[in-house]
Amino acid sequence: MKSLVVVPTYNERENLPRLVPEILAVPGTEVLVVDDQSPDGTGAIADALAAEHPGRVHVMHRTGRRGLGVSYVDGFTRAVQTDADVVVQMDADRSHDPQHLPAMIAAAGAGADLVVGSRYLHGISVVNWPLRRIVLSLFANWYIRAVTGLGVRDCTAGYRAWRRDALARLPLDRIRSEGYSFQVEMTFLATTLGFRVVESPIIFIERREGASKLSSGILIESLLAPWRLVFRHGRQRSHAAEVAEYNS
Ligand SMILES: Nc1nc2c(ncn2[C@@H]2O[C@H](COP(=O)(O)OP(=O)(O)O)[C@@H](O)[C@H]2O)c(=O)[nH]1
Ligand SMILES: [Mg+2]
Repeated sequence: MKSLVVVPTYNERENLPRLVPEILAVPGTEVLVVDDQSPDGTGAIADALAAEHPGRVHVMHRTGRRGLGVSYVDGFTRAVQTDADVVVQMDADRSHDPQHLPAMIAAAGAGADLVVGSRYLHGISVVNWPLRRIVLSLFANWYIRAVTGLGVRDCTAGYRAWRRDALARLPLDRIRSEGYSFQVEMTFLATTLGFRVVESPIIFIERREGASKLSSGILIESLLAPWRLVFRHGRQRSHAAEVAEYNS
């Protein structure tokens, strides 16, 4: 099994050099860093990591409009052209622990099209978030499920594993949403295509270094995006199994 881990970066100079070796410690992994010309020099750090780990670390230096959604679209467009079996998406800020990778990759290998690394499968597994951020995230997920009918408990999760063949079937060039809505739109499109979506429990750890790029514009977009999806594709009636339940 080969996995390509796509890591979007914007000002992650403290985090990336720590994260990459932890990912590479998982057998069969390669990393694709998608950097948006970070002013703090993350792009050059990524190039140094690529030189240190030839063939296992790749770097895309984006130009043009900056954003998490467009970075994932570019990274995935390249990822689906590789021979990786599984494409993983992971934040660079060390919120997403690579120790969860083997279970997520195994679930994709066992036939799930999309494996969502879920914070809300067994209670709330989030470390170092203030109460207001937990409440906001839980409300957002309740709202998205209510509007769209999706059964995934963590629709906004950014830690995911895709079977490459499945990811290649998504209309990546037509996705316009950013931030959390990008994750919601991808989950929604996967469901409309009848993909097998499962959730695998993770423990999310808030970043210690660097700053979050979460903005109020992105939050407002996330309130409208579910309606846009429902108007275009209709409400879904989906259920996402937990990995353990699905494997048994
Ligand atoms: N390429 C790229 N990466 C971004 C951008 N904005 C955020 N990221 C990365 O996306 C991941 C999640 O961003 P973060 O700010 O931690 O969002 P939060 O976890 O929702 O607070 C991190 O790896 C960021 O470096 C962007 O505009 N372009
Ligand atoms: Mg973060």
